Amino acid sequence: MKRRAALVVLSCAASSMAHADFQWNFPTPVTPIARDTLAIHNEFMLIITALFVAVFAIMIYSMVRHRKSVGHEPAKFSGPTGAVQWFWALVPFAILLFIDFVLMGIPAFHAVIEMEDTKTKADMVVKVTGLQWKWQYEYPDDGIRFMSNLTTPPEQIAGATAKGENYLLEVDNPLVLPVGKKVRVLLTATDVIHTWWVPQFGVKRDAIPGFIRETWVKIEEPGTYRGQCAELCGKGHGFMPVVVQALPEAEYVAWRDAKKMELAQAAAGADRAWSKDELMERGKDVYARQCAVCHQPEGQGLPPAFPPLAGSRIVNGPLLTMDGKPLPDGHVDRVLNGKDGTAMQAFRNTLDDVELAAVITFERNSFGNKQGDMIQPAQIKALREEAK
Ligand code: HEC
Ligand SMILES: [Cu+2]
Repeated sequence: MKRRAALVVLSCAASSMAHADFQWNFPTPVTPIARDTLAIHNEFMLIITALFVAVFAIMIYSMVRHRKSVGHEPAKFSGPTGAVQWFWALVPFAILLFIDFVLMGIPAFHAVIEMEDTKTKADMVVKVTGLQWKWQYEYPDDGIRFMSNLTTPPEQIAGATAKGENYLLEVDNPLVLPVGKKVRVLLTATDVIHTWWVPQFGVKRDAIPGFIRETWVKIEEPGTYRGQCAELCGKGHGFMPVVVQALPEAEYVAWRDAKKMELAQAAAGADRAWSKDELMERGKDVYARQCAVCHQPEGQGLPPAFPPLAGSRIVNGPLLTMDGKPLPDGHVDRVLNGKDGTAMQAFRNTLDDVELAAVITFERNSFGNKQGDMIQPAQIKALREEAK
């Protein structure tokens, strides 16, 4: 019997060693907050273990020592009988008070204050927005804004092919941050509550629609750090990982400048005339990454939650009204502005002009829809500016 138990323990240990280094302990901390919380955890574990051993030792000793079979007679008294008893009641109380307020209280207090101090000496700000089911990252000082979408192939999720190394923990555009800088992270959401969580940062904070909440990170080691949305936020909850890439300062600056350039080029792209083929090709890609989770790859939807776009009255309706405005509740309006109170969010702030024009054109000419028309990025840009 004993032998079998030992075997079970051994084989568990062996198989988990094959898994991750995190199997027995917390992930290696890489920020001050994470280091602090781990240190507190370890300290508390020691204190708790010592208390546990002491209390149980006294209890077991007393039970064995004073057992009836050796003829022990219980004492007969009721109520406090004198100074000695007061002493034995108050001393443990004082010891616990000291442990709670001094040994545990001071480090815990210190850590909480540190966690909440998002502003002192912050070097930069990023804004994180949670939406069903992806993250948007913004660098307000640099005018950078992009979406971060899951890249795990659908075949892996369906179980048709083997799972990759970073299954459901991989994205197209990670949040890129410099090492050694204090980054103030502002959090919000557009639809439901999401939670931005990176275990190695020791940071897990709700992103709530209509509120700005904040936290901070100061990453000490370059590397790629992975986490997940930690709030049950709907059907795609498991499909919105958080991936942060921490780069040394110089590399970060290079990345930032390249990204700015890329976004400027994309904005310039909105001013030229696009061919329908170009829009269709681009739209197919946008659709797969932004819309297919709900409306499904073939546009068939998942009724009743998500309507089909194939044969949809809205998609097959007119593009614009006679005077060039988006038809109320029409295709352009729905994609730009979403529909309040439903999972169909407004895409006007999360997609650029080219992406919007491309995905709308794509939907009108795919899944058996044959409108034959198209909308130019420049038209979207004009509509957007009018609405401002
Ligand atoms: C999170 C899920 C979700 C995502 C992602 C999503 N939609 Fe929707 N969409 C909906 C829902 C739900 C409706 C129905 C809203 C309603 O009740 O009228 C809808 C409606 C629509 C409609 C109107 C269809 C009709 O016949 O009512 C269009 C057009 C549309 N979406 C386009 C898009 C485009 C383009 C994208 C990607 C850029 C997209 N949607 C992404 C959930 C989603
Ligand atoms: Cu979420």
